[in-house]
Amino acid sequence: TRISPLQKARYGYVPKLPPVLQDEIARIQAELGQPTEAVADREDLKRLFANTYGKPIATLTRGSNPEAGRRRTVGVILSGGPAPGGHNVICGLFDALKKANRESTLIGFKGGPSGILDDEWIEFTDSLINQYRNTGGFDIIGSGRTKIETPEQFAKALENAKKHGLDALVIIGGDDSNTNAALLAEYFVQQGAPIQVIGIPKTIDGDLKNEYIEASFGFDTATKVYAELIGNIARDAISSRKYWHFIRLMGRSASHIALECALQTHPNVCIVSEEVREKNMTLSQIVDQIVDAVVKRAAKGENFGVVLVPEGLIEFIPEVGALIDELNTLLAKEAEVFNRIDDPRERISWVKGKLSGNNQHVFSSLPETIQAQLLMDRDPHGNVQVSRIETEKLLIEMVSSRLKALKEEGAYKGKFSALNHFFGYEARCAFPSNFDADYCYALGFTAFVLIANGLTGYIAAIKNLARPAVEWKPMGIPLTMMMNMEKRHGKMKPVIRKALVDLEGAPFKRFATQRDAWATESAYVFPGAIQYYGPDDVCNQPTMTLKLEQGL
Ligand code: FBP
Repeated sequence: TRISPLQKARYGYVPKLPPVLQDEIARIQAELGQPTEAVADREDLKRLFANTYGKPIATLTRGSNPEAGRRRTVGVILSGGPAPGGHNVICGLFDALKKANRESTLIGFKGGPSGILDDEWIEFTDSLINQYRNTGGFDIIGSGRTKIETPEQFAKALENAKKHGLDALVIIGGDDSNTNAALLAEYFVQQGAPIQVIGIPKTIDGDLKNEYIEASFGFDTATKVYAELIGNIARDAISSRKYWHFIRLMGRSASHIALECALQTHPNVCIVSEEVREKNMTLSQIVDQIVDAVVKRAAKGENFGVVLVPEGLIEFIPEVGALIDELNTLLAKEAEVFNRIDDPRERISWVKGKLSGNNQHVFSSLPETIQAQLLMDRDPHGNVQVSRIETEKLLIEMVSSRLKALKEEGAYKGKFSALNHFFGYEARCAFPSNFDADYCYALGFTAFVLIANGLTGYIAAIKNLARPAVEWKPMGIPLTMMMNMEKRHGKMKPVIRKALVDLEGAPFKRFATQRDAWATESAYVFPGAIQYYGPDDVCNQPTMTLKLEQGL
């Protein structure tokens, strides 16, 4: 009785697999191409990944793999924020492993990467797996943000992997977790341990993508959920005609989520952080852009609207970005002194005293709440926790005071009543859309086939995602290929390059040609809730981002 009718129905959903994966595992072969190079900083990366740098791309094709049926023990870790479809990755991995050999075992490390360090684990059984097919969430084993970083942690991971006799480890995570996967793969080879490591591209943020990874899983479902909610709010706005809704959307640095939601719903304003950086816009110019829409709509008697704000915006405003950079270095360097100050106001004034010229000026110009939010703990990867900075409130405050001034000048006669929203956690554990259910199952399956072909230091990928699953092509992409060196915690580290919104790409261009009309008209589109059953154009559509990127 604890299971909803939809969950029961979804247990019966059979994810679509690309044709090559439907064959016997022993008949699927990894065809290897030419050696590859990293996107940048090749010499540094060659040195850091002496054993695993530059591997060839692997394409799964029909062939023969005599090693496929060997009995194996594979471990799996869910890492970072949840994304719809994670359970299906595990189901696909489990089904492929058992299909190759019923005696093989899959174990899950609990609570994220810390599970392998603390040796917290479970073994997956058919009955456990069956309870999680096509469901949202990461609760089957839990997730976490621990980073495997110190020599002791690497040694501990190896010790516990050996203890379980692991042949391979699959890490389901975002760019940072897959960077970790690459480092572990290298470490295991270096230590002479034949434990393969395969990554899976997860994150609702959509920023783990490149020429080969067309989309990270979870982005499809999450944007569909947000777009439903935005559509509902837009319809409320146009019905009650009295509120401006400022909606901040999750997505960390990149604006992929905000852009996809804009393409789906046609809000009056959608800020794209990457454009703000490119055009070197100030906070004040962003405010002008919103004010302009408010004033024009007020002139038509439309004192309502919808504004989308990507959660990472604050870091992309060049003047605030420079400030955050200095704060990151300062807080890393002087952590001890800083942490000894308890009073939030004192913290702010201590920081003010330490900042240089313009950064001090920008910091001082922000409201105290935002100042405090900028000083909150960094995550274990050194990132500012942008999802806790209330940029939408900052914008409401600034728009409102600008409008007041315009009113006094007689340049604006409307009413401005604004409400703020943050859509984030609502979507991360939704039932995966058919797309994510299929994609994730295929990714898990692919991961096992890569393992069965003896590969390590790869991320599972599927090509042709905007097309129906019969045209999908499963592959393995060398992790080092996607890496470069970046500053973290004040030090240069190898990391997978984050994909930001490409201002020359088709999704942004489509948006740019339409946004002026959306600003003044009420051209909202109402996507409604995700549909799991019904005609293809209702329940099997990929995101607009994918379709536009692939020219469909
Ligand atoms: P991942 O990169 O781990 O997938 O995180 C996605 C995300 O939802 C971001 O959009 C958001 O900024 C962050 O997680 C929030 O983190 P937390 O769950 O720790 O509050």
